Amino acid sequence: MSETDADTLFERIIAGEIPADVVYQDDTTFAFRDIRPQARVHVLVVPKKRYRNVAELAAGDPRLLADVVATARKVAELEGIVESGYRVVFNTDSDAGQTVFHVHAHVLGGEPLGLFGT
Ligand code: D5M
Repeated sequence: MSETDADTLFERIIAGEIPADVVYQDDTTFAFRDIRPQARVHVLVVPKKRYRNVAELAAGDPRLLADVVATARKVAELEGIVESGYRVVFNTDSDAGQTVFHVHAHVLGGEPLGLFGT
């Protein structure tokens, strides 16, 4: 998948052109299950407007970043994992393994999560 294809993938999911298991959406954000889940609960939260990564989103529209974080919390509520806890991850560029350059928060939980970073 080229970076251009990856750029458009989530926009096509938001538009309903590519099927996805949608968990939640509102005016500014969209949440759907990751196709390659890394935990029992693994949902991606994206702003409907595309920014390349979380740093560009923070600089360009901090209110929209707050919306993404609020939707991550909403997803945790809907999935019943607020009490047990969950992780919110923004992979940012190559060493972090970012493959889709439409900023997305991974919401992970539903089971004990291991340490990470290696
Ligand atoms: O995360 C990109 C994530 O996007 C990765 O965990 C797989 C997921 N992915 C890729 N294609 C799809 C579709 N079609 N539906 C749902 N999820 C998908 P990154 O942080 O960029 O590595």
